[in-house]
Amino acid sequence: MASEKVLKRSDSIADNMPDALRQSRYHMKRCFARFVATGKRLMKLQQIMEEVEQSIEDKQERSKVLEGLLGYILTSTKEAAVVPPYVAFAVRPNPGFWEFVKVNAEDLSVDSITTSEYLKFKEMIFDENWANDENALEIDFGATDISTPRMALSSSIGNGAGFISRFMTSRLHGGCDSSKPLLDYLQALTHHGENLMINGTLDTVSKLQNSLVAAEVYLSALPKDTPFQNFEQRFKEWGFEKGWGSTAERVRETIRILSEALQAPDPEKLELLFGRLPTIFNIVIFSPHGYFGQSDVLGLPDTGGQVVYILDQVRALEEELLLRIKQQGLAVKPQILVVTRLIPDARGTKCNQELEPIVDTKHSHILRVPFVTENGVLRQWDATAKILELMECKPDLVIGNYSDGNLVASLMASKLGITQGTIAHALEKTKYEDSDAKWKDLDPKYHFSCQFTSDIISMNAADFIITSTYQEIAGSKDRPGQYESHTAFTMPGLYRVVSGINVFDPKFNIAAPGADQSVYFPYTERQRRLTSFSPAIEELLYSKVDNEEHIGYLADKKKPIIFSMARLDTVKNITGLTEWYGKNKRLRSLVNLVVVAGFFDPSKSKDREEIAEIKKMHALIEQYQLKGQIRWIAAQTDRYRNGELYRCIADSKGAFVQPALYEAFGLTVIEAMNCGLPTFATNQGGPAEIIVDGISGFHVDPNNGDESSNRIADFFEKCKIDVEHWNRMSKAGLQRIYECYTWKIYAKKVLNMGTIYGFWRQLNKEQKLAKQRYIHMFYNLQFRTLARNLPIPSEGPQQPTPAP
Ligand code: UDP
Ligand code: LCN
Repeated sequence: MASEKVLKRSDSIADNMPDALRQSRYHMKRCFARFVATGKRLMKLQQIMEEVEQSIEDKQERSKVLEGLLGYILTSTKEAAVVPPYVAFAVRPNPGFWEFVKVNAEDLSVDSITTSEYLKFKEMIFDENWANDENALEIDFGATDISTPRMALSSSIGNGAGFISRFMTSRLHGGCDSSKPLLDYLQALTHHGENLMINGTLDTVSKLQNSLVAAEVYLSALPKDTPFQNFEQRFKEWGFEKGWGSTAERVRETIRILSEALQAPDPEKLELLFGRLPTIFNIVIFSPHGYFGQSDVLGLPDTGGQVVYILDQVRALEEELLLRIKQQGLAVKPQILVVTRLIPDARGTKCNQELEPIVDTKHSHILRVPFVTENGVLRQWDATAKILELMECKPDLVIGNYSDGNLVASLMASKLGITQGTIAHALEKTKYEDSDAKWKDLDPKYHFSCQFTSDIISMNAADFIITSTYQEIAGSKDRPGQYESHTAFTMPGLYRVVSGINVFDPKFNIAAPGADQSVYFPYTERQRRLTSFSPAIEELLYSKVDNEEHIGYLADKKKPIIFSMARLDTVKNITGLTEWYGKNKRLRSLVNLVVVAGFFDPSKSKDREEIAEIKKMHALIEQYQLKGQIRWIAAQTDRYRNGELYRCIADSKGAFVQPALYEAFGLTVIEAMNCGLPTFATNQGGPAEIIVDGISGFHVDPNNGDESSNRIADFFEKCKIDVEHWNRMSKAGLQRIYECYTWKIYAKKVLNMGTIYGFWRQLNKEQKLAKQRYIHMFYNLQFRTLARNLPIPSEGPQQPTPAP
């Protein structure tokens, strides 16, 4: 097998490739001659393999060549830029690791080339003048990253906070002087001008240590549940303020953790300490994208999981903040503000309301700031003043969402000097092949020049990046990650990025979202079931009429249902699922198909992609004569009813299918699994990580419909023979959720990140500042010009701007 010939880390491809080529010189000469025969072009792996197949016709000979190192190099190649007589390879032997080499097709000589040289090869294909322009703008964020530590292993990617804790441990080691930054950090902790934890009298580490010893002795004599107030005065005499804990026991624990961290820091102690410090009370979350509202918004343009994610995130963060504040013994009111755009023409939603309390929270609000005023489109938008007015103080943490929100978050965080996290949900760059090199063609529709520029600015500005899965950062063995695709890329005519982001940067963290468990709970919890929805759901699934809400019907009510729910975007592939079902007689005989997606009248849509999908759905129902076996339900907006819908599908002993061509994370997968519904989900993107194939659900390959529909049919056949099989999968899905995908786990992780990276940005101040200066220049010279030139959209059918 080719994959067994893995190079050692120390081996470079440039060093090993000449030998490998020599060993198969005859075949390789032919092969490279084919590569260059048609002139300049960009080849992807599949094309490379096709050419190899054509050049080495004999199957045995071919596998012999491919079994060796050469096969390994070729299969690890992500793309090759052909500029005769050279073929420049971008090889990715492992997630995050790239090497560039050029091979001369005439004499098969191999040279290692730099990232910049590789990108120039690529540019030769798209814009030769630019490639040869010595003054072409090159962006190198790595150049300002001199002292930032880097992780070394692909497997460490995504655990940035853990790595930073270890790194900080070594910085804090070595006595009082080394621990001073921690003391400074504690001294700076305040709330509304009031000191927390320690006051100015403890101005040296040894003074702090002495006070800690005295306090611990004192506390050991007190009953565990003594409230902090009872010894607050005494504590002040030692230089301590509020925030240590609510009871003597909790305070003593915190004191011990800090003492140990000062004496001999270790990463676990440090993380424990940071989880307890009163550092975060006020959070601003930016989410200008789409229609941000609490009801009736899902399915509106650009409005999907991001809104669900943020509302659930706010609830989870507030709950965790309230718990922590209580444990800290404080009486502080936390505030979370979701800042979005105010949409005057709100289509019956509340998106035209300025301030709206968030349901199921005590202190959180949505703040909507207008983009359009009576005087036209607001070109400059500064929400900072409004936020400061509402919060009556600076926020402690700013979190951005998606390209637009992240950019605003970066600007505000830099202006106010506060810790910033970013979330992408989905980065657009990987959604379209060669979206960077072909940016000029795509720009009129998608404005990628602007979007990629803002993405790269906020990735670099952020103190930490929250991702939902590993693959979002660094992909898989075969597929580069969404962030990884920003490591090096080029937009000929605009700029060339030789170092955009480094996936080994410890700012990357995985904190996967969950699903609201008060809405999405197992179908087996009978007493909690929302039976008031039963008649409506019965009608929704089984009535025989076509109306505004549903078309098609299910003739055989006894069959299990395979179910899917998504926006009717091409990438969601609901039409693909319908076709798999239509084609597979065995599957059709075993189950019915129900999909919730978009709506039925193409003339009502403004989105070209959606219009095409609606038409395709109708055509497929016709072509495969699906009436009687399919129910197509229009987009649903009531999440409580949706929760019950998933459970009713589980009652039918059915399954959820998420067939997307690519899915960044996939909240519906989590929702279905929370309801105990066995789930089949795409192997392209996040769901491949959520589900352990064959254990907690199944993967399906959206590019191989027959295989996928047969997998689903096999499952239902097996369930017929072994009734327990369905129950086992249902339970295993739930177990996976409880272990890895809950909002509680998420909230703890994110708040800890806020504190850890807050301290880290202080330790790393000079480095941070240098980078900020570079970003500032890039923003002013590049981004603002691009943004200024954006056309203002007019009415009429819109190009899709896929919801993240
Ligand atoms: N959703 C919904 N009604 C619909 C389609 C989707 O309520 O008609 C919800 C779904 O339950 C989920 C979210 O919208 O909470 C979609 O999130 P996902 O991550 O699956 O995809 P996205 O739309 O964000 O790409
Ligand atoms: C955007 C997407 O495309 C989905 O894959 C995610 O689940 C959703 O946002 C929430 O992060």
